[in-house]
Amino acid sequence: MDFELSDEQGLVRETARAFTDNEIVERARENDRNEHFDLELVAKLAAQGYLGAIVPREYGGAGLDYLTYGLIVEEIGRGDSAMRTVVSVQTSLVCSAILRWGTEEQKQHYLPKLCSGEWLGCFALTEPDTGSDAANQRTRARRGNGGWVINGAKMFISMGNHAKVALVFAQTDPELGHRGLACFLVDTDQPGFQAQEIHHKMGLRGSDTAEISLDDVEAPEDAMLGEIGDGFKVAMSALDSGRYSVAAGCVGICQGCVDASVRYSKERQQFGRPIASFQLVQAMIANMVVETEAARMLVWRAGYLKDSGKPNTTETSIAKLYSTEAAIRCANTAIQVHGGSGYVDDYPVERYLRDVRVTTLYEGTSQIQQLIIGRAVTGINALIPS
Ligand code: COS
Repeated sequence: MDFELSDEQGLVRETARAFTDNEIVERARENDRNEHFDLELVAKLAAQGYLGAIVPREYGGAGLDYLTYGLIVEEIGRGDSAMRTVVSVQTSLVCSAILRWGTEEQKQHYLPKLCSGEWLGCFALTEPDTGSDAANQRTRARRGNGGWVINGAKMFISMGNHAKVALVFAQTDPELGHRGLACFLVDTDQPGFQAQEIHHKMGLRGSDTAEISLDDVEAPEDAMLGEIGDGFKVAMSALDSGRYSVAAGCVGICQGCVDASVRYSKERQQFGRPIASFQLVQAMIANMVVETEAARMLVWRAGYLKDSGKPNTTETSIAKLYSTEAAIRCANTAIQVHGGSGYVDDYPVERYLRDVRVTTLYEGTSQIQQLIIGRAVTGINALIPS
């Protein structure tokens, strides 16, 4: 076993760390306060090569391995989960799906524009009535106009208001269940595609979230990703990458909580001493450190498996489940270390808590991860009560 990062990985991490500190951290609070989706910062992320980092160079990506991608995502997640969401959605949900399932023409058409940030993409799986039961899509695709016509509604779609291309999952034949699903690369610049901003979120306020309606939206024959019936597998394989990215971002939140708490506890004086000198404060910090390190190791293992081409769905669920729950605990504890100061946004910790809360919900709830893990180790499917 080798826990050492390569020189290149170390360099990429240092660069991402500096970029986060110099560009992201200082804007995070204002963007959160103003519910501002910072497209200027998105362009900077793209210029750094952080959109589509795992995409091979021939398609405009940085050609990095998953472990290195995870290091970047961790740093950005430490700075601002709203920007981390941009990286995760664009890279893991959209680019990785096109890379894995796309034809050569589709890859050449979409990937360079997505990696350069010229286009944003979104992943339209969730619907008003379809969350955990992802196979049960109400959105319908029927043949027409020499291609497909799509009708339905999507909910809580990150970047849905700004995406040029949407991966839309739709049912082609309800009789077939998940084997009737298809995924379409939908051009959002058409009249039937309507996106509306969702406001008043608990966190991720600097992130763009949409509800989408699809009213006779057209997708030509060559807009299908994979074949008819591959839609569910496209979604699940993209989520294998997306859950990894969420987990890595949560390691960043854990680390941010440790950094902020160490800094604050050494400055803050009570009873004539820095509060860092009190054992109960050190206990809180030590617990955060242990959770951060454990989460990071689980993410690195999932990344290693992905880079080795080995099955990793269960290990990715383990990393996602642990990292997201650990990040909630760390953010909560970090506020405790900060006392009243942690309750206002002079410090990042209250935003960490608000931002991290969604991570045990999206890309599969903690309960879905537990059921995936439970099924893998017992061989018994407890997902659907019989
Ligand atoms: N990669 C590729 N294919 C996969 C896969 C993966 N990671 N996981 C499952 N599949 C395939 C299976 O091989 C199976 O294929 P066949 O039809 O050829 O047999 C098919 O998909 C169905 O798989 P499975 O039986 O595991 O599906 P279930 O219906 O039992 O479970 C869960 C599906 C609940 C795990 C799934 O619906 C899920 O993850 N739900 C949460 C959805 C989610 O994360 N939503 C968030 C939206 S994005 S913010």
